[in-house]
This record gives sequence, C-alpha cells and structure tokens, in this order.
Amino acid sequence: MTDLSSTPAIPVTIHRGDYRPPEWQVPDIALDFALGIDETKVAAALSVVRQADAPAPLVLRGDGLTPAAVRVDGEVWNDWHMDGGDLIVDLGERTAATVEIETVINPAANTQLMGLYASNGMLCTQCEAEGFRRITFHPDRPDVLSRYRVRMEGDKAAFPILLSNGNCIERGEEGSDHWALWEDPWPKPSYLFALVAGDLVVNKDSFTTMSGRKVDLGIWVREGDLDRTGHAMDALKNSMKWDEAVYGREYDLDLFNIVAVGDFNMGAMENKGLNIFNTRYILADPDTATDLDYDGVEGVVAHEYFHNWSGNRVTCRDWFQLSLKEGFTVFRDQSFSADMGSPPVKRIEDVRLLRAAQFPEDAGPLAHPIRPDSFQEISNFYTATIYNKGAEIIRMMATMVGPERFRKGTDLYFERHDGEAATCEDFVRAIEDGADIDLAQFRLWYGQAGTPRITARIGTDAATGERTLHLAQLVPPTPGQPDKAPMQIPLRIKAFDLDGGHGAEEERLVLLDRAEMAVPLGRYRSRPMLSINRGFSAPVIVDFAREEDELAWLAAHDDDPFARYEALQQLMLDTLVAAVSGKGGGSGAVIEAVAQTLAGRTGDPAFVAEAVLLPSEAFIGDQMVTVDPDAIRRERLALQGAIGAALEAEWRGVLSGDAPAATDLSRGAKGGRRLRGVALAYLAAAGLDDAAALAFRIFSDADGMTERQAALATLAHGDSEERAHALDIFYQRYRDNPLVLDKWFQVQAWSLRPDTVDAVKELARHPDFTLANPNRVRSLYGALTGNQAAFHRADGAGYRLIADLVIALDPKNPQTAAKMIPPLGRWKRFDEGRQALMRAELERILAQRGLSRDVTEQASKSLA
Ligand code: 0A1
Ligand code: ZN
Repeated sequence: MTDLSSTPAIPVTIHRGDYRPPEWQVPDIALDFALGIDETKVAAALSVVRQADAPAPLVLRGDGLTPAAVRVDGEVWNDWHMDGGDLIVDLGERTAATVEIETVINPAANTQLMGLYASNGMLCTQCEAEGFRRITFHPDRPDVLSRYRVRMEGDKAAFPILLSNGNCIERGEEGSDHWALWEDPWPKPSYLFALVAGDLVVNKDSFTTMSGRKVDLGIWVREGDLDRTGHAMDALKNSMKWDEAVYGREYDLDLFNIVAVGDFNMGAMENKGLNIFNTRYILADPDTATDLDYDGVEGVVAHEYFHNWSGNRVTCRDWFQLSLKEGFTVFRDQSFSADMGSPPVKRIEDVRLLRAAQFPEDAGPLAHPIRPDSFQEISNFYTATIYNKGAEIIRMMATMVGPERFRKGTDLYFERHDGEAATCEDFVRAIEDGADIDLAQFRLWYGQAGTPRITARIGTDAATGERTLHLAQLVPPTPGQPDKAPMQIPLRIKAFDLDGGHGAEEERLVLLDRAEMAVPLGRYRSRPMLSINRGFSAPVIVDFAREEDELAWLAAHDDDPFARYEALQQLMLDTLVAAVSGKGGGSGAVIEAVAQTLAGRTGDPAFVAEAVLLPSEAFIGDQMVTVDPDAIRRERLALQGAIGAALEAEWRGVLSGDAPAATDLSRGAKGGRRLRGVALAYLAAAGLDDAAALAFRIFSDADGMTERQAALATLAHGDSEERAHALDIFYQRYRDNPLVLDKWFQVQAWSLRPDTVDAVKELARHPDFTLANPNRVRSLYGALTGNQAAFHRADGAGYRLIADLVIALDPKNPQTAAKMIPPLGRWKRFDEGRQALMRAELERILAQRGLSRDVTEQASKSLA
C-alpha cells in the first residue's frame, strides 16, 4: 500500500502545454497544528469537490510525508495508495467529500527551509512554490484556491506568539499550552499559506485605507531588534498609500503582519496577510545598515505588499505563469521606489542589475523565456529573467500606451480576474482591451528568450541633407530556440542638432517591429547626435558606433539623465575594451568627461556617483568575444587609478568637510554619502600614499554603516596595516549581529587582492561561518562568484571552491546550492583552459550520488 520512495533519480520535465484544469477543487480547508520544534502534528480536513465530469482519483501531493491516518466523511478510509511521495485517494463515484489526513513533521530537521521549519527556536513556514506538500498532503497547485481555518496549539513559553493568515478569531489557554484560531476569508492557493510561532515582539501601527477602513499593522521581530523596524513600517505605510493612489488598489483585511526570520532562502514572501521576510529586508538602523540596505528594505516591503493584488487577489494558474505576478510586481516596486527617491538613479540601478544578472542568463545555457515552456524544478525559475526581464516587458507596454491607458488596462485586469488564477495571456488581453492597443506581435516577448541586439546607423542623403536612422534587430538563438521572429521593440530616441539647422528636436517613440527599418530623421546640416533607447525603453543591446566626442557631448548635454549616464558608461566601456584588447588609446576623454560630470555634482550627487562609476569587470567581459578576467582587472584598475590621480583634487574636494549625519536619510544626504564612497575608491586606486590612512580615518570617524562599510571595502582591497586593524575592529564590534557579520565576510570575498580565493577558503572555516544560514552562504560564496578575476583564477581554485560548496550544501539546502551553479555555466565565454576546468567541476557535481532535482537540472543544463 505504501511506497515512500522520494525524488526520482532522473528528474521529470514538466511542460506548459500539458496543463489540465484540476479535477478536484478544495473550497475549504481546516488545519490543526500541535506545535513542537522537533515534532509537529498536522491534522488537515479538506473539503473536496469534483470538477471532472467522470470519477477521478484525488491526487494529493506530498514530499517526505507519511499519512498517519486517512478518513473520508468521518470514516476510516483504505482506498488510497502512494505514488512516489504523493497520496492518491480513490473516492469512487463521489462528487464531494471531506478528506481528513494526519501527518507528523520535524521542523528542526528541515534544513531545506521549505515547508514548516525551525529558525532560532521559532517555527515558520515557506510554501512557495511547492513547500505546502511538506506540511500536509494537498493538490498544492496554484489554481486550487481554498478558504483556510487554522488552529494551532503549543507551549506558551516556547511559542508565546501564534500567527497565521487572515484574522485571529479565537484564542485560549490549556495548562502550559495555549492556542489560537485564525481564519482567512479570502480563498488562496496553498503557496500563500503561512504560520509563525515563536517568542517575538511587535512594532504596531495602523493605516486608514482610502475608503476609511482602519488596518492594524504589525512587524514582528526578536527581542532586541524592535528599534530597527521603523524604516520597514514607514515603507509599508507608504506602499499602501501609493498602491491606492497609483493603481487604485486598497488593502482587503483588517490586519497586516510581517515577521522577520534570520534563516530564509530568498528575500521575502507575500503570504496573505502574513508576509515572512528575511531579516535583511526588515531590520535597519543607521549604525548597522547602509543607505543601499535601507533602499532594499523599502523596495522589498513594497514588493511583498504589492503582491496582495498582483499575486494574491489575482494569482497564477500554474508556475509557468510566474512572471505574471513577479514581473508585474517588480515593475510596481520599481515605480514605487522611483517615486520615493530619484527616478533616474533608480532606473540606472535597475538597468545595472538587469545587465549584471539577466543579460548573462539570457546569453547562456540556462536562458529561458519569461514564460518558460518546461522545467524540472520550479525553484530554479525564480530568476532574473522571470523577475527583472518580466518587469521590463510590463514597462514596455506602459511606455507604449502611456500612464492613463496603462491604468485602464491594469484596472480591467484586476476587475476581470479578481479571485482567479490567471495567465500571462490574460494580462496581455486586459491591457489590449483596457488600453486599446494591439499586442499581437508584442506577445513574442513572452515566448522568445535571448536579448535582442539592435544595430543602428545614420545615413545621409548628400543632395538633400536628409538623415535616416537605419535599424536592424537580431534575436540570438537560445537553447531550444534556434530561430526567432522579429519582435516589437519600443525605442525612445532623440537626434540632437548641434548647429541649429534642424530646429527644435523632439523625442519620439520608434516601434521597431521588423528585422530592418529606416526611420527618417529630417534635415540636419551636420551629423545629428543620436540619443537612443533613452531611459532604457527596451531591454536590448544597441550596437551603434559613436566617436569619443559624440559620447562626451551626450554625457554632458543629453536632457535625459539616463542617456547621459549611458553615454559616459559607453565611453568608459569603449576605452576599457580597447585597452584590454591591446588597442588602448588613452584615458584622456574619460577623465575629461568624469571631470565634467563631477563639476555638476551639486545637482544630484547620487546620479553623479552612479555616472562616474566604471562599468563592472563582468560587464566589460560581456562586451568581449572571449573574456580575459586578468586583463580586465588590470586595465580597469589602471583606468580607475588614472582617473583617481588626474582628478585627485576633485575627489579630495568631495571628501572634504563632514559626511552628512548618518541619521539623515534625505535624498541629498544619501547621494552625498554615495559620492564620498566613490571618491574614496578612486583615491585608493590611484595608490596615493595617504589613501589607507584616509580610508581608516573615515572608517573610524564614521557615524553610520554607509561610510563605515565603504571605507572597510576600500581597505579590504589593499594590504595595508590598516586593513587588518579595521577588519578586526569591525568583527569585534559586530560579531553578535548576523546581518553585519555577513558584511564582514562579504567585503573580504569582494576583495581585489590576488589571494582572495584562499581567503574565502579560510573564512569558510571561521567559527562564525555556517552552511545552515543562506545569508551567510551568499555573503561569502555569492560574493566570490561576483568577483570575476578571483572566481576565474586561472588555476581553477575558484571553480573548485564553488563546486565543493554545491556538493556540501546540496544535501542540506538544495535550493540555495542550485543558485551557485549558473556562474560555472558561463564556461563558453572563457578561454579553453578555463572552459575545461569549469566543465570538469560541473561534471564532478553531477557525478555525486543522490543529488537533488534542483542541482541536477542546473548542472546538467549548464553543461549542454
Ligand atoms: N514570491 C516571493 C519569492 C519567493 C519565492 C520562493 C521562496 O521560497 C523559498 C521564497 C520567496 C517574492 O517574489 O518575493
Ligand atoms: Zn515577488
């Protein structure tokens, strides 16, 4: 009767085209938890209703569970069997029934952090995507929506706080135990279920919605962390207000709780009415969090809150539609953060991230469309493509129709699909109907992977002086997609006229929708200065050969700040790529442009700080046929040093005077600190005698983490005495604060020193290092994979270290282990020696016995 074999050795591939509606719905579910850290008993009562016309078995998914008892309509039931981990119940001719199942789980042994697990004595859940099946048997698919009633009981002293989704409708005590009954009136898929039990304290506040309803807000943390929850609370209230103002979306329960937990695989989770967060995105105070950490808290709090509509009220039909909720919600949180701060700086940050994380994914063996066609393990698809490229695709629609029509489209989407499990196609149709636009060709963005490449060229009619912009697009082949059709690509362009013959230039939106297209620009006496893909209106690569003086002109004069940033970055990139390929022509133009931009720093220092930053080593590598990590590091450091030395007075000028008070979180203060960090890095790169002393002084005088971390990171690149001293001071001061200790590991793994791989190896043996905490793993090993020259050390030591980690971590936490594989999968971009070393490590990983589905899928696809 029972076959408890777990995951099959060869992962099964699931195809989008195989989707079938559920044969049974579960309109109501009652869960009863008898809580214990190493034994929790779960009694589930599922009211099931048949949807299929003919009798069909009830398939309840399970992962690592044994059914302790099965009853149907109150009677002991024997017509069931196991299929792998799943429980199949034969209900005969019935069209409705109540199925009761008991399971017993061990949260303390749950190192995967999926399902119900223990973190620091507290119990919490993570159910997206397929964690609910580790708690009880259930269809566990997002198109099965139920009303939940949850009773939990446990030791009062161990679990003084008992939380679940919705409203607490009853509570009581029994000896040393107490219990609570929670009810969520909104039907939801199982991935949005949550439960928390632990010793927590709360920051309470409230928000009055646009229709005048009072909502109680609570942010629950461990004792001692309470005074670091203020920023998250402000972010929550601002998000609630913003969603009402910008999307007309009001919160729909009387209570909204957030719980922060130290052990968490991702950033946070949007469970209905009970968001669970990685502490990293809740806790912030000036002493322990940088300005970027503050922005991260604001953005993630908003993201999870916005999911209440884009994700919860309208959810996904199946996991292939993941970008329906994630792409849209990222777009919403990006717009929110832009409104809260500086729109151009936010756009620059978002594009930087897209280029760093998504473009390489789209160009490698793991490339997939934002709506994938197949997967083996859905956890592997929480990617930059689904999230960030997904957001770009929503942004393009918004750009094409403008804000008012876009709002009509989203209103229609929410109205049509409220309470439903929808598809990406539903979203596109709602925008088409609501915003009145034909998106027939645009839909290709959902199905075609790969970053489109656009070549641009300006032609001139010698007789008339008419200029024409010639555009061509190519969508590169990706795994399983050798041939692509031309896409619809919205490009914001403007052609500046330098000698007044053309008259006023206007920006326009060109819809490139063919393989090639000619766009008349009009008459210009001299060559127009073309600003193209302004604001990064489309997630594409534009190849457009421009001279240094054109880029310098645009960097100084373009009226779109993003385009100014792009022009300066392109100038730096051209200079660096030339230097790396041995065709260096000098750094004069870059230095001049940086000086010009710096001269304008009184405007928006945050923008200036972003604009004068050199492109990352990885992005320089992305421009090359074969990445040469050592030459890239050498040339980037040389250019950084040259800029540092040539503009020494300017950088010192930036650093002169006091830093803004760390408690000042205004835009100006944050921008000022950001620019000071950049200035310090330039001075240090110039190798000035007093650089280490200066960095150490800033480190010691700092009244907050932004300055302190920037100075420490700068010192960490060098080998001064001050380096060791500062690292030691930092460690002693913050050894009891896990989030700050993460930074201590991270700055060392980011170091540009040649011995960084050895240092990381050593740090992995540090008593404070642990594989049990995903943040710690990411802060050490994740930072190393982002350190190009270190990770790609020619002898393969970096690759070996990451493969060793994957092998050691997989049995404990396959999800986090699998996330470390993509950097090894980029082997095709490197020289033969590195290729062989990288492939060998992937093969070594795959040769392990009992490998998870997560790691198997990522490693095998990476070798293809
Ligand atoms: N939906 C969440 C992301 C998330 C996904 C899976 C998780 O399982 C470990 C956790 C969180 C979001 O977009 O924020
Ligand atoms: Zn999300």
